[in-house]
Amino acid sequence: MLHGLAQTPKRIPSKYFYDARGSQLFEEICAQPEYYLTRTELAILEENAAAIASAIGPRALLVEYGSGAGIKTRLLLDALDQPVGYVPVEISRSALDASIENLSEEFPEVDMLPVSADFTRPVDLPAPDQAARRTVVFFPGSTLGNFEQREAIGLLRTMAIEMGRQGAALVGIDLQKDPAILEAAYNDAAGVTREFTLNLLTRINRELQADFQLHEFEHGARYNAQAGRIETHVVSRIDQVVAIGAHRFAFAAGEAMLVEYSCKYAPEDFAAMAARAGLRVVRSWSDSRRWFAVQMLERA
Ligand code: AVI
Repeated sequence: MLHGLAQTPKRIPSKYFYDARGSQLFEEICAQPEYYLTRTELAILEENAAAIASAIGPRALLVEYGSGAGIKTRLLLDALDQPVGYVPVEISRSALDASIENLSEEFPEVDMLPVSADFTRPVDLPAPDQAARRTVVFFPGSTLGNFEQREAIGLLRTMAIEMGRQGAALVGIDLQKDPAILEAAYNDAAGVTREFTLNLLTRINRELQADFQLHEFEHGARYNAQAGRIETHVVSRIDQVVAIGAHRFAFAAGEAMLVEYSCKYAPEDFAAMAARAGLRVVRSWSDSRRWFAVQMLERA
């Protein structure tokens, strides 16, 4: 955090959004009328569940990056032909436990093998009781878009290693579209995204003994068409100095601190990125408006 705040312009990695309150606010964002991503991806998965399951084939080991307590994981496990195991990879122990609690009741025949780890680094995957025919990495939600291109390619490479020669990955990506639609999704009328962004400051105040005055900062999310991403900033309303422990950081009026990228892809750019990670797009499922896509990747 100190390193990011010492940079010009200041920046904080978006992964710090997700304390308990941040995770709760993110769930609320997903239900906002402007935030089409979750609904659209879910509809794609629902509509194409049988096709996805048949492309994956029987006896898969499903590995999910991030905790998947949700409906998307259920949908996939339900559609798959005799999945042998489910491995959520997630840093937060509590989120991990919550994610498999209900699933183990619903899918008693699927080995639940939670791994508490940072999915951006390679992890040793646990072996299910029954041998898997292939490993499938599931990375929904366009979370890949929260990484810068270089990191995203690194993450795709990690996936390629983890899934092995016969494996596959299912990656949800948000597609480029009218900037007005994109900007509305990150500036919802109810102000939930604003609260989500500013909760980062509350978290820093609490965990790092800082004194951000929340009313002196604003949320700002704009689409950078050239870079193809929503850039979210915390903007200082006034000239001010913020203390974090023994450190002091000056903010000028109007100064914007970068807190998140949400990349929006053109399908061909995503395919080129995957290729740089040694992967190729073998199938792609989208909605009728072409707003979101679920891409299936295999080793090139
Ligand atoms: C988790 N991630 C894909 C979300 C996104 O759309 O970039 C996080 C988010 N930030 C603001 N709204 C939602």
